[in-house]
Amino acid sequence: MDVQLARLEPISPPEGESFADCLLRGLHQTPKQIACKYFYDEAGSRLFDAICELPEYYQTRTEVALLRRHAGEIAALMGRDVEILEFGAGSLRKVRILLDAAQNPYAYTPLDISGDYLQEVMRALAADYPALVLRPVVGDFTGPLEIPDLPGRNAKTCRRAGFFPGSTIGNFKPDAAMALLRQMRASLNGGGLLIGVDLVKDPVRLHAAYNDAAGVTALFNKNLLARANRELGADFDPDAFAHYAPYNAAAHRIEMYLVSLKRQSVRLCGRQFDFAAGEPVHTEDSHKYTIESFREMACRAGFNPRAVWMDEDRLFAVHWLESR
Ligand code: AVJ
Repeated sequence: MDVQLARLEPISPPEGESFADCLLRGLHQTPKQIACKYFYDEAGSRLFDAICELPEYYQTRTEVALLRRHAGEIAALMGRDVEILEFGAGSLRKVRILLDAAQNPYAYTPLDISGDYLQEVMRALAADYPALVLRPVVGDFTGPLEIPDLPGRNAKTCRRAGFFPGSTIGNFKPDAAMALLRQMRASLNGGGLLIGVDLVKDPVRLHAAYNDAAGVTALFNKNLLARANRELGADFDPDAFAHYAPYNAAAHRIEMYLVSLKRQSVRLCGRQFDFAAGEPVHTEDSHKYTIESFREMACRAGFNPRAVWMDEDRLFAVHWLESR
């Protein structure tokens, strides 16, 4: 079998701040906060997979259905011999839909901060796509990142297409999201970007998606505390915090918090942190866009919005943006 499996390329070093740094900094701030990227340790990633299966969480199944339904059209827009660059190697399930539809795809370049995760991804893909060049890149795609052309290839012979599914863009505040799009565009060598974006909709529906009846999202949120206990020997009592996830309609975003249910103190890395009764810790924003508001942001980031697909219920959108 002629598998071309590139070595892991530490093109940009995994970024500086550790989970401990983030907690020590964020729990000293007012209001307290923890960055949402720390949800995804092994337990958290498993909880997120469970969220994606929830009846209330329409996003994943809607996006997958859109990718399946329009795979042919997407493949045509990406063109022949494409190199697919995925930002955050989250869901192999999604990129497989693209690879299966693409016309003679040349390479798959997943970018992720976890080298272990990338190894796993590569092993799983190599057997099924023997002709595909696999180029895992360990790095933080939220920072500037230059990805060299593949050996013997250039922007003409091997067009790039970015892939950023899952509405992860929603975790960034609009200014940061715009900057991130700009940065992605810079790494695409003139190629386009396929990006999944959750749509503004009925607040009741949005609220339900982040407040599921089975309580999985609450466990996912509280996993930040459980993780601090596991990894850093903190003594959080996750049951002494409430999962609170309101929809801020004026800002078009779900906001997630862990709210202290009583006055309490927690020890972490040799320090004591005090929580007042009712005090929130901000853990995530999930911004929602209309087709128009997202396209406008994409334009400001230097893209030309070229195609958009959404489901009949207008729950979720997949945009194809071309570099300008
Ligand atoms: C992975 C960021 C898209 O915002 O919907 C799911 C994460 N948080 N439930 C989202 C999440 C709570 C998710 N993203």
